[in-house]
Amino acid sequence: MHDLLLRQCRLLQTDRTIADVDIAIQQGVITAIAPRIAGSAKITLDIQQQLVSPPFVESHIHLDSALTAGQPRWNQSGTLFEGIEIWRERKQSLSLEDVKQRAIATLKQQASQGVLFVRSHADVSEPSLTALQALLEVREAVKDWITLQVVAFPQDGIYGSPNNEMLLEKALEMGADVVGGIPHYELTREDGVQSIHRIFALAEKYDRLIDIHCDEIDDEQSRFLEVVAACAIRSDMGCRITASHTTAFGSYNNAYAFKLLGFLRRTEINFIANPLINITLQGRTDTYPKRRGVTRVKELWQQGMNVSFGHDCIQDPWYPLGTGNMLDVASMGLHVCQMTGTAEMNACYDMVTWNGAKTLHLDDRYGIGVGKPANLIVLDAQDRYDALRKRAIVRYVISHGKLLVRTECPQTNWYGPAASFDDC
Ligand code: 17E
Ligand code: FE2
Repeated sequence: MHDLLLRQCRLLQTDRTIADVDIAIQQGVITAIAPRIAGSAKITLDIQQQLVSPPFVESHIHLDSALTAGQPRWNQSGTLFEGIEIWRERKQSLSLEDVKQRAIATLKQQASQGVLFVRSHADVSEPSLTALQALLEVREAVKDWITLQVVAFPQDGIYGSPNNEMLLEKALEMGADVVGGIPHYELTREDGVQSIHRIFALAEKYDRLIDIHCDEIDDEQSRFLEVVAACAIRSDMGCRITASHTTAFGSYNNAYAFKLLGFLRRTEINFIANPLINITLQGRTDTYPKRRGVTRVKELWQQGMNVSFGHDCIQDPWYPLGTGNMLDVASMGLHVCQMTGTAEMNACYDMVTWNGAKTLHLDDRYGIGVGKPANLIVLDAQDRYDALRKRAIVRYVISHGKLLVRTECPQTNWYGPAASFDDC
Protein backbone atom coordinates (compact mmCIF):
# COMPACT_ATOMS: atom_id res chain seq x y z
CA MET A 1 0.00 0.00 0.00
CA HIS A 2 1.28 3.48 -0.93
CA ASP A 3 1.26 6.30 1.58
CA LEU A 4 0.03 8.76 -1.00
CA LEU A 5 -1.22 8.34 -4.54
CA LEU A 6 -1.82 11.25 -6.91
CA ARG A 7 -4.09 10.21 -9.77
CA GLN A 8 -4.18 11.82 -13.22
CA CYS A 9 -1.46 14.43 -12.94
CA ARG A 10 -0.16 16.78 -15.60
CA LEU A 11 3.48 16.55 -14.61
CA LEU A 12 5.76 19.50 -15.31
CA GLN A 13 9.36 18.54 -16.05
CA THR A 14 12.23 20.80 -17.12
CA ASP A 15 11.90 19.95 -20.81
CA ARG A 16 8.29 18.79 -21.22
CA THR A 17 4.91 18.18 -19.62
CA ILE A 18 3.71 14.60 -19.21
CA ALA A 19 -0.07 14.29 -19.36
CA ASP A 20 -2.10 11.84 -17.33
CA VAL A 21 0.31 10.06 -15.03
CA ASP A 22 -0.06 8.84 -11.47
CA ILE A 23 2.55 9.50 -8.80
CA ALA A 24 3.06 7.08 -5.89
CA ILE A 25 4.79 8.10 -2.67
CA GLN A 26 6.09 5.88 0.12
CA GLN A 27 8.02 6.91 3.24
CA GLY A 28 8.80 10.36 1.94
CA VAL A 29 10.11 9.21 -1.44
CA ILE A 30 8.56 9.11 -4.92
CA THR A 31 8.35 5.39 -5.71
CA ALA A 32 6.60 5.38 -9.08
CA ILE A 33 5.49 7.69 -11.88
CA ALA A 34 3.37 5.92 -14.49
CA PRO A 35 -0.09 5.82 -16.03
CA ARG A 36 -2.63 4.08 -13.74
CA ILE A 37 -0.43 2.76 -10.95
CA ALA A 38 -1.95 -0.32 -9.30
CA GLY A 39 -2.76 -0.63 -5.61
CA SER A 40 -4.38 1.50 -2.97
CA ALA A 41 -3.05 4.25 -0.72
CA LYS A 42 -3.67 5.76 2.69
CA ILE A 43 -4.51 9.00 0.90
CA THR A 44 -5.51 9.21 -2.77
CA LEU A 45 -5.81 12.61 -4.44
CA ASP A 46 -7.66 12.99 -7.72
CA ILE A 47 -5.60 15.66 -9.48
CA GLN A 48 -7.92 15.91 -12.51
CA GLN A 49 -5.15 16.78 -14.96
CA GLN A 50 -3.99 19.81 -13.05
CA LEU A 51 -0.37 20.89 -13.08
CA VAL A 52 2.03 19.08 -10.74
CA SER A 53 5.23 21.07 -10.31
CA PRO A 54 8.32 20.97 -8.14
CA PRO A 55 7.84 23.37 -5.22
CA PHE A 56 8.59 27.06 -5.48
CA VAL A 57 12.03 28.19 -4.36
CA GLU A 58 12.36 31.49 -2.52
CA SER A 59 15.97 32.29 -3.31
CA HIS A 60 16.16 35.68 -1.58
CA ILE A 61 14.31 36.89 1.49
CA HIS A 62 15.12 38.65 4.75
CA LEU A 63 13.20 36.63 7.36
CA ASP A 64 14.78 38.50 10.29
CA SER A 65 13.02 41.73 9.32
CA ALA A 66 9.81 40.18 7.93
CA LEU A 67 6.53 41.38 9.46
CA THR A 68 8.06 44.48 11.07
CA ALA A 69 6.62 47.11 8.70
CA GLY A 70 5.80 50.28 10.62
CA GLN A 71 8.09 49.42 13.56
CA PRO A 72 9.11 51.86 14.86
CA ARG A 73 7.94 53.91 11.86
CA TRP A 74 7.00 53.55 8.21
CA ASN A 75 9.46 54.17 5.40
CA GLN A 76 8.06 57.40 3.93
CA SER A 77 10.75 58.09 1.33
CA GLY A 78 10.59 54.51 0.09
CA THR A 79 14.37 54.35 -0.35
CA LEU A 80 16.78 51.56 0.52
CA PHE A 81 18.67 53.92 2.80
CA GLU A 82 15.69 54.99 4.90
CA GLY A 83 14.86 51.29 5.18
CA ILE A 84 18.34 50.56 6.53
CA GLU A 85 17.97 53.42 9.08
CA ILE A 86 14.59 52.14 10.28
CA TRP A 87 15.87 48.59 10.54
CA ARG A 88 18.86 49.87 12.54
CA GLU A 89 16.38 51.23 15.10
CA ARG A 90 14.16 48.15 15.08
CA LYS A 91 17.02 45.70 15.44
CA GLN A 92 18.02 47.19 18.80
CA SER A 93 15.01 45.41 20.30
CA LEU A 94 15.40 42.00 18.63
CA SER A 95 15.04 38.94 20.82
CA LEU A 96 15.35 35.29 19.82
CA GLU A 97 11.64 34.82 20.44
CA ASP A 98 10.70 37.88 18.37
CA VAL A 99 12.73 36.80 15.32
CA LYS A 100 11.75 33.13 15.55
CA GLN A 101 8.06 33.87 15.83
CA ARG A 102 8.03 36.21 12.82
CA ALA A 103 10.27 33.94 10.74
CA ILE A 104 8.13 30.85 11.36
CA ALA A 105 4.91 32.77 10.68
CA THR A 106 6.42 33.92 7.37
CA LEU A 107 7.64 30.44 6.45
CA LYS A 108 4.13 29.10 7.07
CA GLN A 109 2.69 31.75 4.76
CA GLN A 110 5.25 30.76 2.13
CA ALA A 111 4.77 27.00 2.48
CA SER A 112 0.99 27.45 2.30
CA GLN A 113 1.59 28.84 -1.17
CA GLY A 114 3.95 26.11 -2.31
CA VAL A 115 7.39 27.35 -1.24
CA LEU A 116 9.43 24.52 0.27
CA PHE A 117 12.99 25.86 -0.16
CA VAL A 118 14.10 29.23 1.17
CA ARG A 119 17.35 31.18 1.32
CA SER A 120 17.16 33.90 3.98
CA HIS A 121 19.62 36.62 4.83
CA ALA A 122 20.31 37.26 8.52
CA ASP A 123 21.78 40.61 9.51
CA VAL A 124 25.08 40.01 11.32
CA SER A 125 25.93 43.65 12.07
CA GLU A 126 24.74 43.51 15.70
CA PRO A 127 27.15 42.31 18.43
CA SER A 128 24.58 39.90 19.88
CA LEU A 129 24.08 38.10 16.53
CA THR A 130 20.48 37.55 17.65
CA ALA A 131 19.02 37.48 14.14
CA LEU A 132 21.50 34.87 13.01
CA GLN A 133 21.13 32.68 16.12
CA ALA A 134 17.35 32.82 15.79
CA LEU A 135 17.35 31.85 12.11
CA LEU A 136 19.77 28.97 12.76
CA GLU A 137 17.34 27.69 15.40
CA VAL A 138 14.44 28.15 12.98
CA ARG A 139 16.37 26.23 10.28
CA GLU A 140 16.46 23.26 12.64
CA ALA A 141 12.90 23.67 13.95
CA VAL A 142 11.28 23.65 10.49
CA LYS A 143 13.48 21.13 8.72
CA ASP A 144 10.78 18.44 8.59
CA TRP A 145 8.59 20.57 6.33
CA ILE A 146 10.72 23.31 4.73
CA THR A 147 14.41 23.66 3.89
CA LEU A 148 15.98 26.90 5.07
CA GLN A 149 19.41 28.19 4.09
CA VAL A 150 20.88 31.10 6.06
CA VAL A 151 23.17 33.83 4.69
CA ALA A 152 25.38 35.79 7.09
CA PHE A 153 24.58 39.27 5.79
CA PRO A 154 26.55 42.30 7.09
CA GLN A 155 23.81 44.90 6.47
CA ASP A 156 25.91 47.80 7.79
CA GLY A 157 29.00 46.83 5.78
CA ILE A 158 31.97 44.63 6.71
CA TYR A 159 34.09 47.72 7.31
CA GLY A 160 31.29 50.06 8.41
CA SER A 161 32.28 49.69 12.06
CA PRO A 162 35.20 48.01 13.80
CA ASN A 163 33.51 44.77 14.92
CA ASN A 164 31.64 43.85 11.78
CA GLU A 165 34.39 41.85 10.10
CA MET A 166 34.79 39.71 13.19
CA LEU A 167 31.00 39.28 13.51
CA LEU A 168 30.76 38.01 9.95
CA GLU A 169 33.39 35.36 10.60
CA LYS A 170 31.76 34.40 13.90
CA ALA A 171 28.48 33.91 12.04
CA LEU A 172 30.19 31.36 9.79
CA GLU A 173 31.64 29.58 12.81
CA MET A 174 28.12 29.41 14.24
CA GLY A 175 26.91 27.64 11.11
CA ALA A 176 25.62 30.12 8.51
CA ASP A 177 25.40 28.35 5.14
CA VAL A 178 26.37 31.31 2.97
CA VAL A 179 28.66 34.38 3.20
CA GLY A 180 26.99 37.68 2.30
CA GLY A 181 28.12 41.23 1.66
CA ILE A 182 27.05 44.70 0.58
CA PRO A 183 29.95 46.38 -1.26
CA HIS A 184 27.91 49.37 -2.54
CA TYR A 185 27.15 50.34 1.08
CA GLU A 186 30.75 50.17 2.32
CA LEU A 187 32.12 53.61 3.19
CA THR A 188 34.38 53.87 0.16
CA ARG A 189 34.77 52.17 -3.17
CA GLU A 190 38.07 50.71 -1.95
CA ASP A 191 36.32 49.22 1.10
CA GLY A 192 33.73 47.75 -1.23
CA VAL A 193 36.38 46.05 -3.36
CA GLN A 194 38.20 44.83 -0.28
CA SER A 195 34.95 43.46 1.17
CA ILE A 196 34.49 41.24 -1.90
CA HIS A 197 38.01 39.82 -1.54
CA ARG A 198 37.30 39.17 2.15
CA ILE A 199 34.02 37.38 1.31
CA PHE A 200 35.80 35.08 -1.15
CA ALA A 201 38.53 34.33 1.39
CA LEU A 202 35.97 33.48 4.08
CA ALA A 203 33.94 31.31 1.70
CA GLU A 204 37.09 29.36 0.88
CA LYS A 205 38.19 29.06 4.50
CA TYR A 206 34.81 27.83 5.76
CA ASP A 207 33.72 26.04 2.57
CA ARG A 208 30.52 28.08 2.15
CA LEU A 209 28.51 29.51 -0.69
CA ILE A 210 28.56 33.24 -1.51
CA ASP A 211 25.55 35.54 -1.99
CA ILE A 212 26.39 39.25 -2.21
CA HIS A 213 23.93 42.15 -2.25
CA CYS A 214 25.69 43.77 -5.19
CA ASP A 215 25.16 47.22 -6.71
CA GLU A 216 21.66 47.68 -5.30
CA ILE A 217 21.60 51.35 -6.27
CA ASP A 218 20.78 53.42 -9.36
CA ASP A 219 24.34 54.78 -9.50
CA GLU A 220 25.74 53.74 -12.89
CA GLN A 221 29.21 54.08 -11.32
CA SER A 222 28.50 51.29 -8.85
CA ARG A 223 30.59 48.57 -10.44
CA PHE A 224 31.17 45.87 -7.91
CA LEU A 225 29.72 43.16 -10.14
CA GLU A 226 32.89 43.37 -12.25
CA VAL A 227 34.92 42.72 -9.08
CA VAL A 228 32.76 39.70 -8.25
CA ALA A 229 33.22 38.49 -11.84
CA ALA A 230 37.00 38.93 -11.59
CA CYS A 231 37.11 36.98 -8.31
CA ALA A 232 34.91 34.29 -9.86
CA ILE A 233 37.19 33.96 -12.90
CA ARG A 234 40.30 33.73 -10.72
CA SER A 235 38.88 31.35 -8.11
CA ASP A 236 37.49 27.87 -8.50
CA MET A 237 34.26 28.77 -6.72
CA GLY A 238 32.33 28.16 -9.99
CA CYS A 239 28.59 28.15 -9.52
CA ARG A 240 28.84 28.66 -5.75
CA ILE A 241 28.63 32.45 -6.20
CA THR A 242 25.46 34.55 -6.36
CA ALA A 243 25.05 38.24 -7.15
CA SER A 244 21.78 39.54 -5.73
CA HIS A 245 19.88 42.63 -6.89
CA THR A 246 22.60 44.09 -9.26
CA THR A 247 20.11 46.86 -10.06
CA ALA A 248 22.84 49.28 -11.24
CA PHE A 249 23.33 46.89 -14.18
CA GLY A 250 20.06 48.35 -15.47
CA SER A 251 21.69 51.82 -15.46
CA TYR A 252 25.05 50.98 -17.07
CA ASN A 253 25.66 52.28 -20.57
CA ASN A 254 25.48 49.55 -23.19
CA ALA A 255 29.14 49.77 -24.15
CA TYR A 256 30.13 48.87 -20.60
CA ALA A 257 27.22 46.47 -20.05
CA PHE A 258 28.09 44.40 -23.14
CA LYS A 259 31.74 44.15 -22.13
CA LEU A 260 30.67 43.08 -18.65
CA LEU A 261 28.28 40.47 -20.05
CA GLY A 262 31.22 38.93 -21.88
CA PHE A 263 33.18 38.65 -18.62
CA LEU A 264 30.15 37.25 -16.81
CA ARG A 265 29.79 34.55 -19.43
CA ARG A 266 33.20 33.27 -18.39
CA THR A 267 31.73 32.59 -14.93
CA GLU A 268 28.88 30.55 -13.51
CA ILE A 269 27.64 33.36 -11.26
CA ASN A 270 23.96 33.02 -10.31
CA PHE A 271 21.82 36.15 -10.40
CA ILE A 272 18.84 36.97 -8.23
CA ALA A 273 16.50 39.82 -9.12
CA ASN A 274 13.85 40.99 -6.68
CA PRO A 275 11.38 42.77 -8.95
CA LEU A 276 8.62 43.47 -6.42
CA ILE A 277 10.77 45.52 -4.13
CA ASN A 278 13.33 46.96 -6.52
CA ILE A 279 10.60 48.43 -8.75
CA THR A 280 9.53 50.43 -5.69
CA LEU A 281 12.93 51.11 -4.02
CA GLN A 282 14.81 52.23 -7.10
CA GLY A 283 14.23 55.25 -9.30
CA ARG A 284 13.41 57.37 -6.24
CA THR A 285 15.88 60.08 -7.22
CA ASP A 286 14.69 60.16 -10.83
CA THR A 287 12.14 62.52 -12.24
CA TYR A 288 10.94 61.33 -15.65
CA PRO A 289 11.69 59.10 -17.44
CA LYS A 290 12.00 56.93 -14.34
CA ARG A 291 14.22 53.89 -14.34
CA ARG A 292 12.87 50.45 -13.61
CA GLY A 293 15.61 49.58 -11.16
CA VAL A 294 15.79 45.92 -12.04
CA THR A 295 18.86 44.17 -13.41
CA ARG A 296 19.11 42.99 -17.02
CA VAL A 297 17.22 39.77 -16.40
CA LYS A 298 16.26 39.07 -20.00
CA GLU A 299 19.76 39.63 -21.36
CA LEU A 300 21.41 37.53 -18.62
CA TRP A 301 18.93 34.74 -19.29
CA GLN A 302 19.50 35.01 -23.06
CA GLN A 303 23.22 34.64 -22.42
CA GLY A 304 22.55 31.40 -20.56
CA MET A 305 23.27 32.72 -17.07
CA ASN A 306 21.26 31.26 -14.19
CA VAL A 307 18.75 33.87 -13.00
CA SER A 308 16.11 33.50 -10.32
CA PHE A 309 13.52 35.81 -8.80
CA GLY A 310 13.15 36.47 -5.08
CA HIS A 311 10.57 38.21 -2.92
CA ASP A 312 13.25 39.92 -0.76
CA CYS A 313 10.78 41.40 1.72
CA ILE A 314 7.43 40.67 3.30
CA GLN A 315 6.09 43.64 5.25
CA ASP A 316 9.35 45.16 6.42
CA PRO A 317 11.12 48.57 6.44
CA TRP A 318 11.87 48.24 2.72
CA TYR A 319 8.53 47.01 1.42
CA PRO A 320 5.17 47.27 3.16
CA LEU A 321 3.43 44.62 1.06
CA GLY A 322 4.05 40.99 0.13
CA THR A 323 2.38 37.69 0.85
CA GLY A 324 5.04 35.11 0.03
CA ASN A 325 3.34 34.17 -3.23
CA MET A 326 6.08 33.39 -5.78
CA LEU A 327 3.69 33.81 -8.71
CA ASP A 328 3.31 37.47 -7.67
CA VAL A 329 7.09 37.76 -7.82
CA ALA A 330 7.34 36.03 -11.20
CA SER A 331 4.48 38.08 -12.58
CA MET A 332 6.12 41.36 -11.55
CA GLY A 333 9.42 40.15 -13.04
CA LEU A 334 7.66 39.24 -16.28
CA HIS A 335 6.14 42.73 -16.55
CA VAL A 336 9.11 44.83 -15.48
CA CYS A 337 11.59 42.86 -17.60
CA GLN A 338 9.15 42.71 -20.54
CA MET A 339 9.38 38.95 -20.80
CA THR A 340 6.10 38.38 -22.61
CA GLY A 341 7.37 36.00 -25.34
CA THR A 342 6.25 32.40 -24.85
CA ALA A 343 9.68 31.06 -23.95
CA GLU A 344 10.25 34.17 -21.82
CA MET A 345 7.09 33.60 -19.78
CA ASN A 346 8.03 29.98 -19.20
CA ALA A 347 11.47 31.18 -18.13
CA CYS A 348 9.85 33.45 -15.53
CA TYR A 349 8.19 30.38 -14.00
CA ASP A 350 11.54 28.58 -14.02
CA MET A 351 13.05 31.56 -12.17
CA VAL A 352 10.92 30.76 -9.11
CA THR A 353 11.48 26.99 -9.35
CA TRP A 354 14.44 25.21 -11.01
CA ASN A 355 16.71 28.24 -11.33
CA GLY A 356 16.35 29.05 -7.64
CA ALA A 357 17.08 25.40 -6.83
CA LYS A 358 20.30 25.66 -8.82
CA THR A 359 21.35 28.80 -6.95
CA LEU A 360 20.66 27.11 -3.61
CA HIS A 361 22.62 24.02 -4.72
CA LEU A 362 19.71 21.72 -3.96
CA ASP A 363 21.04 19.28 -6.60
CA ASP A 364 19.30 15.88 -6.39
CA ARG A 365 17.05 17.05 -3.58
CA TYR A 366 14.97 19.02 -6.11
CA GLY A 367 12.67 17.91 -8.92
CA ILE A 368 10.06 15.23 -9.41
CA GLY A 369 11.43 11.79 -10.25
CA VAL A 370 11.46 8.22 -8.95
CA GLY A 371 13.78 7.94 -5.95
CA LYS A 372 13.66 11.67 -5.18
CA PRO A 373 12.26 13.17 -1.97
CA ALA A 374 8.51 13.64 -2.38
CA ASN A 375 8.28 17.42 -2.50
CA LEU A 376 5.76 18.75 -4.99
CA ILE A 377 2.86 21.10 -5.47
CA VAL A 378 -0.42 20.94 -7.39
CA LEU A 379 -1.57 24.14 -9.09
CA ASP A 380 -5.01 25.08 -10.34
CA ALA A 381 -3.51 25.53 -13.81
CA GLN A 382 -2.81 23.73 -17.06
CA ASP A 383 0.73 24.94 -17.68
CA ARG A 384 3.30 27.55 -16.63
CA TYR A 385 1.68 30.31 -18.67
CA ASP A 386 -1.72 29.59 -17.16
CA ALA A 387 -0.20 29.51 -13.66
CA LEU A 388 1.42 32.92 -14.15
CA ARG A 389 -1.54 34.56 -15.82
CA LYS A 390 -4.02 33.48 -13.16
CA ARG A 391 -1.57 33.58 -10.23
CA ALA A 392 -2.95 30.08 -9.81
CA ILE A 393 -3.91 28.76 -6.42
CA VAL A 394 -1.65 26.05 -5.05
CA ARG A 395 -4.20 23.38 -4.18
CA TYR A 396 -1.91 20.83 -2.52
CA VAL A 397 1.54 21.08 -1.02
CA ILE A 398 3.32 17.78 -0.41
CA SER A 399 6.45 17.99 1.69
CA HIS A 400 8.65 15.00 2.52
CA GLY A 401 5.82 12.72 1.38
CA LYS A 402 3.20 14.28 3.66
CA LEU A 403 0.20 16.35 2.67
CA LEU A 404 1.20 19.64 4.31
CA VAL A 405 -1.44 22.00 2.88
CA ARG A 406 -4.74 21.77 1.05
CA THR A 407 -6.42 24.94 -0.26
CA GLU A 408 -9.89 25.05 -1.74
CA CYS A 409 -10.35 27.19 -4.84
CA PRO A 410 -12.79 30.06 -4.42
CA GLN A 411 -16.01 29.57 -6.34
CA THR A 412 -17.76 32.43 -8.13
CA ASN A 413 -21.46 32.10 -8.95
CA TRP A 414 -22.64 34.19 -11.88
CA TYR A 415 -26.36 34.85 -11.55
CA GLY A 416 -26.78 37.36 -14.39
CA PRO A 417 -28.87 40.54 -14.44
CA ALA A 418 -32.15 38.69 -15.04
CA ALA A 419 -31.84 36.47 -11.98
CA SER A 420 -34.51 36.82 -9.35
CA PHE A 421 -33.68 36.90 -5.65
CA ASP A 422 -34.88 33.30 -5.40
CA ASP A 423 -32.10 32.16 -7.75
CA CYS A 424 -29.35 33.47 -5.51
N1 17E B 1 18.77 45.21 2.96
C1 17E B 1 19.32 45.64 1.80
O1 17E B 1 20.48 46.09 1.82
N2 17E B 1 18.64 45.58 0.67
C2 17E B 1 17.40 45.12 0.65
N3 17E B 1 16.73 45.07 -0.49
C3 17E B 1 16.79 44.66 1.85
C4 17E B 1 17.53 44.72 2.98
C5 17E B 1 15.41 44.15 1.85
FE1 FE2 C 1 17.98 41.63 -0.14
